[in-house]
Parts: sequence; structure tokens; C-alpha cells
Amino acid sequence: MKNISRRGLLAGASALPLVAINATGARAASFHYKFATNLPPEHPLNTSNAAAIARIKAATDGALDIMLYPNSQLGTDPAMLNQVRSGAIQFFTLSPLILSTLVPTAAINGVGFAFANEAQAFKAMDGKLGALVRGEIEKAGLFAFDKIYDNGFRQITTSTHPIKTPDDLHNLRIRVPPAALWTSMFTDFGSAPTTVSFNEVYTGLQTHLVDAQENPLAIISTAKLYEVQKYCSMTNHMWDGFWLLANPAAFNALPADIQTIAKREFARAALEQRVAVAKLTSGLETSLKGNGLIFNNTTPAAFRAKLASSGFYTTWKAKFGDAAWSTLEGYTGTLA
Ligand code: X2X
Repeated sequence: MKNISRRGLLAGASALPLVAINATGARAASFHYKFATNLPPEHPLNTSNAAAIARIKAATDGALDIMLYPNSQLGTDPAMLNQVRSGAIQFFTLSPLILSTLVPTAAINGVGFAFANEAQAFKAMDGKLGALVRGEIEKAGLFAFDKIYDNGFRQITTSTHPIKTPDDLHNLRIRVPPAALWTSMFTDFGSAPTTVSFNEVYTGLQTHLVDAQENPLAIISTAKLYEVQKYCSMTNHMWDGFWLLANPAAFNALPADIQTIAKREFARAALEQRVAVAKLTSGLETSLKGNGLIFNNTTPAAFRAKLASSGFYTTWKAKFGDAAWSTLEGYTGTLA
């Protein structure tokens, strides 16, 4: 029973108990699940979840055995989203903006210059805004765990020139992740955005397919983007996170006590990951300068005004609808 495969177990699911008890009373490893992410193993998204996975294995006597696949090993984000929907992957962390191809409302945290700081973003995402989005995720046929993980405030790096004013974004050949909100924002800035999946960003910058990209400092550091970029402009133009998604059939196949353990440990992982990202980020401007990146600060009001005059806020308010938009504004104050 100990080495029974998941395939065999599911095939015989009607005849066999899903969790076997062996002679010593310990549960056999009955569920071998895959957990996929797009980030390098060193990023807190992976280290915090690796710790949770070990705690889950211990707390379930090995019954839930999860294997972590970082670094887009199982594919691009759109491909992994398909796999978590089909059940080929059981757990997957994804940017809410990329999830918006399936769940349009999910992108709402990415509205430009909406959140003033991390605390405000987490208040919204742990509160009514996150609850609204999770409800939509469930309607779309996926399960989202309660606590969102931190990606962070995004900054722009380039190989060509520093971004000091909105005019510096004009015609900039910038990589954006595969999501409409990103393309819309940088189109409105007058840039030339190109969609590139994260696993191809380093090479895309190295070969000058694109001259720029935008990501939080923790990713610029752990993905070593400083090796292929020269300037880092602190624009804080968007806050983003990662929802931990599960394939509902796979999650519901777990006995209730194992589901409870998984929920508890992934919630703890998310809170620990937020702290770890904050701690890492606080030292990164200094260490990335040591890696050769040239930093500059910006005045967010000028960038925000550019988006306001392009109609960015009114366009996205109409797309998200009044209910979702006013839930966001309940945390951020009036945006449009
Ligand atoms: O693709 C990106 O830039 C990343 C890693 O930040 C996301 O997952 C959105």
C-alpha cells in the first residue's frame, strides 16, 4: 500500500479507501501532488512553500507528499494555468493579473498607483477585495487559498536609459507579463510593450529582444536580471501578489483533516513569505548597486497623471465594474 501510485489509487478509488493505515498506525503516502511556481528556488515564494510542504508531510504522516517545481520547470504561466485546470498540476502560484485571462476581476490589484504601501495592499487582499476575487476564482472552477503571497511593488529596469519622467517611457521596448492590464498600462505610457513569459525574460533582455522589464527588487535580484540591465528606476507603479491555486478535484480528494492541515500551513507560509520578501527587499537597493545597477527615484504623481489623462482609470473602472472598483477604492481612496 505504501508505494501505491496516485493513478492506481484513483483508478480503484471506488473500491479502496483513499488513505490507508499501515501496521504502525501511520498513514501511507497516498497523495503525490505537484506544486509549480515561475520563480527561482531562492525566492521566498519557494523557500516559504518548501517549508510548508515539509510541515504538511510531517503533520500528515507522509500521506500528502508534495513535490515543488520552481523556475517554470513545468511550463510558462499560461501553460501551467492550463495544467492546474486539467489536474496535471495540483498546486500553482500565479499572478492575479495573469489569472485574469480566466478571471477578469482578478487583475484589479494591478491598477496603476492604486496602493500606497504593502500594508494597504494586504489589508485589501486579506479583506473584502481579496474575498471578492476568490469568489470569482471559485466560480471559474479553481480553488484559491485564503492568503495571497507577496510579489511586491514593481520597478522598471532598462539597458538604455533611466526612467525619470513619463516621457522616458516613450517608445521604450519593455517586456510585460502575459496579461491585458500590463499591456494597457504601458501602451498608455506610450511605450512599446512586448509580452514575454517570465522564463524567457533573462534571455530576452540579454539578446535585446527587449530593452526593459519591470519587476519587484526581490525578483530582479533572485533572477539575476541585474546581469543584463543597467538602470533601475523606482517607479512603484503597481503592487502584485501570487494566489496559491489548487485543482479543486485534487484538493477535494484529500480527507478533510488533510485539507485543514494544508490550509493552515499554506496560510502560515504566505504570512512568513510576506515578512521574508520585506526583509530581503529592505537590503536590496544597496546590494543591487553593488551588482552595478544604477538607481533613481521618481515622482509617482507625474506617472499617475499620465495614466489619468490617457483614460486608463476610466477604461479599467468600466471593465471591472462599479462594485469591484468601489471595493478597491474603499481601501485606496478615489482613483477615478
Ligand atoms: O512574470 C513576472 O514578471 C512575474 C514573475 O513578476 C509574475 O509572475 C507576474
